[in-house]
Amino acid sequence: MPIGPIDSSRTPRFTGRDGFARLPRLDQVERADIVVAGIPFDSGVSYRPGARFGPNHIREASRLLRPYNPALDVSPFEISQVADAGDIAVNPFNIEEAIETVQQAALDLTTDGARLLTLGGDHTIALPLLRAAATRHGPVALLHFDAHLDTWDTYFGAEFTHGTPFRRAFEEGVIDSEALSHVGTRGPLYGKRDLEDDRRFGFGIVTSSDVLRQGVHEVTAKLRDRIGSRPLYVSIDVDVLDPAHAPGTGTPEAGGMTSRELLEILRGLRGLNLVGADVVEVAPAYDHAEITGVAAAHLVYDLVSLLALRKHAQE
Ligand SMILES: [Mn+2]
Repeated sequence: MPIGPIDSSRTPRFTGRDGFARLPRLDQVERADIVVAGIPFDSGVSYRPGARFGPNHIREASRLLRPYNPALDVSPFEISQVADAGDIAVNPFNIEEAIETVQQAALDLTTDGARLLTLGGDHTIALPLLRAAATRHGPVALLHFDAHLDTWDTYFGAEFTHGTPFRRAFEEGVIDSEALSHVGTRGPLYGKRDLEDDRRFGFGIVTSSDVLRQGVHEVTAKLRDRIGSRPLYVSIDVDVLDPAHAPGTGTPEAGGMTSRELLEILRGLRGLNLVGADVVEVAPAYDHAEITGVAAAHLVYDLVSLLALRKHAQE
């Protein structure tokens, strides 16, 4: 019988400092099926810093989540043991070392088959998380929600930044070139070359305008076709949402998706072989009224629900 979250009808939701959705800590359970972990790292950002404070901001905003998810008709914490592993302590002054630390921690947290869902942190962390996912499952299909491509080569000569993780992942062969998609892309680029490079790596692009014009259901059906039965990793940069829905982030771009559209696409992934996910780039210093934190908490909740449903279906 899984240990569930703290009962908010007995202990008010605004007391204490708890794990994501008031779930138990990993050291309070025998083993977990789904592990939520924070990565308070933002040394790879190119503009506004502050995503190192993202994990606890998302946890704080997750207090209002309730145990039953009607959109997916599942009580994820009842059918799976979900636990919060706390934060992975990474070196803020050495990006290469931080990447190694994240990769090792991701492997350690998944040795017994647990699925890992991480709270960022900036997007640099997607590279070591994809490396770990590929170690466990082979090269993974990638669904990347982001205003930006994040397939640039270098910034100021630096290879490992929050704008480059997916080019590195392609070069290292940890993602499956047959099944790579960006969703929610928009905003100005450095040049046409950015798109040519990106296409060469195998990415398909669904822009935020495509979501508007084609609608969520058509877009989701196309994404599902591309992914098929492959192991799937979902990486969500919260800046995929319009700044109206997520002001608290480092590189905002106008014209983004609504949180309703994004949640609807995620729910449409039900039944796919989801093996891991991250929600990154939440920078609370630029947030107002917890708008970004609440959006991120709900995204994580639906990802946890998908992981729980997947595990349940396999049993
Ligand atoms: Mn990004």
